[in-house]
Amino acid sequence: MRRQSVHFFLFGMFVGLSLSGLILLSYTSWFRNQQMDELGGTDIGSLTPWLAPVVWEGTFDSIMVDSIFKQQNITIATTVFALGKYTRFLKDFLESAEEHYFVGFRVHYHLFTDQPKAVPEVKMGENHHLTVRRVPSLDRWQDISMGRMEILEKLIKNELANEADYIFCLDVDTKFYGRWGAESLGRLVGVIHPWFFDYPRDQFTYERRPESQAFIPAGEGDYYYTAAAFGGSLDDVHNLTKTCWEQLKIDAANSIEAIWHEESHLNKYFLYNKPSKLLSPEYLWRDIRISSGQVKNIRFSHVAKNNAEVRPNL
Ligand code: UD2
Repeated sequence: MRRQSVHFFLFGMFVGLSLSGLILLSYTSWFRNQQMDELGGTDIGSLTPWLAPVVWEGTFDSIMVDSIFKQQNITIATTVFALGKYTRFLKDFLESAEEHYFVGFRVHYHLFTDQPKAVPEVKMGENHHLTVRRVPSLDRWQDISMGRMEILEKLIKNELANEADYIFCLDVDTKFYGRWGAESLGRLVGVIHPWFFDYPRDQFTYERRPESQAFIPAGEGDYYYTAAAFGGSLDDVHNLTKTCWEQLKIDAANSIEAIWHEESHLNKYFLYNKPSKLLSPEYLWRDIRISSGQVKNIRFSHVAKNNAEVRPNL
């Protein structure tokens, strides 16, 4: 009799625990779906496994964030390159930036071009300034894209130390559609690539040849980051650009070019130097599938372009 009641008690416990487990599981999954809904319907979430925030609409209070950074009286250096036919993207880039990018903060754009005369007149907002810097033309678009790492490394080391606190490095074939503000600031900031945010890791287009300095072995990697936008404190971005440029030079000496050029090296860098903040694909979407509905609040987007027509080579 006594034994029977013990069995009965244990059975009761088992049913009770299973039921609470089930309730907890369905609550967690409901909560996750709810969160995914609020965060634009993707499953990246709002925190990395190393506890860095992933910035989405709904994860921050813009008024509070602005007031915190305003007290620090900061300047944000912003670099953009427009060589050859890419000067055609400058008008939209600059005009839309002046509408949405760090409005109310001190911004200094450093625009690198081989044709200063082709830079359009765009009225700068209060405390926003633009400096045009001439660079030599190059015959290969890949060299223009990769060469940015060398120019950025020198710019930060030689000129920015006393004039800026943060830096963002942006592609020019882009346009702003919504607020990009102080919520994006951090020590080292990476942006999740809009084509791969919902892909499994084994489909990321990391460099897979061990001969390249950008090599990432199968089974490793956290996210696939874009090179169209990255930033952070001057020291951190200096280290990033310096490292990527050194790795690019070693590859060149070994006659190998990583699959996605400096973007492959940037992904390698972020694997071993984890960004302290990630920006969701809201901070770099793609005009080409702008209305796919996957990301609701598009702030900055890669414009559609005819590569064969705008690039100096194929
Ligand atoms: C991807 C990356 C880009 C870079 C490139 C390397 C995205 C959205 N962008 O873009 O950051 O890593 O792959 O393969 O993932 N440029 C000129 N003149 C030229 C060619 C390039 O000024 O003739 C500059 C310009 O600032 C441009 C940038 O280099 O935004 C990158 O070139 P791209 O936009 O043609 O590269 P893309 O679209 O393949």
